[in-house]
Amino acid sequence: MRIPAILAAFALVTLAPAAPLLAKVALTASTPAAGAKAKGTKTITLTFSEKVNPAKASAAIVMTAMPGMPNHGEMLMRNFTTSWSADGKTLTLTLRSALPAGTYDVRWQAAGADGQAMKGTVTFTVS
Ligand SMILES: [Cu+2]
Repeated sequence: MRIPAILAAFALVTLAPAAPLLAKVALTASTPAAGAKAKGTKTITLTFSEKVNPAKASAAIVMTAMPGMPNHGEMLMRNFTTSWSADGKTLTLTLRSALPAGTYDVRWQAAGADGQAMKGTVTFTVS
């Protein structure tokens, strides 16, 4: 009976909700959404769970696959500008021309009020 008691105590500790002040910034939404099959994408948005420090945030658009190119490497897309929403939670990437057909990773980094840098990737396909 000793081990189950220890496991139960451990479970209680790990299930305790994180204190709100220690919450790490997270991506809550994006357009296109992760896994989406998009068309004519000219704008990408990333929405975070809290106001992000723009000086510590970045996003890269990487083309990882293209129809008819089996050995496509990673191709960094550079033809976009960035802007932040008034509430500081949404980053908009505006492309000068629509993304060509292919598969894309949007790789982001951001830090919120706790200063801890978080990162993630949104993958979608453009036809
Ligand atoms: Cu390409």
